[in-house]
Amino acid sequence: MAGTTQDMTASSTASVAVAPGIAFSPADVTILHGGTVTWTWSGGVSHSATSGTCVSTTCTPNGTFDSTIKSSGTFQFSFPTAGDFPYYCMVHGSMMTAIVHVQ
Ligand SMILES: [Cu+2]
Repeated sequence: MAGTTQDMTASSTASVAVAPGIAFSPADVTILHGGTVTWTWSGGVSHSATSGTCVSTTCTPNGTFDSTIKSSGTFQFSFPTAGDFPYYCMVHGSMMTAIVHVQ
């Protein structure tokens, strides 16, 4: 997009830790379109990475991606188009939100 500052640090992959704690870390990642984000669960606590947004304490999935609720393992999703993709945890709702920026 003309006039948009490009983040030259963006790459085609990003990794997000799901837990420890009630958090995605980092909560804000940037990748290039066509790239893949890998979420990795640790700590044995149940969480999900579910695309959608939270308004106050009500979160609504938008169907783009959903890891389902799990306590270990990984989930990968590839983002073919640019945009901002907010997501949240179905267990912890608005307490646990994050975003993927796709350039
Ligand atoms: Cu959670």
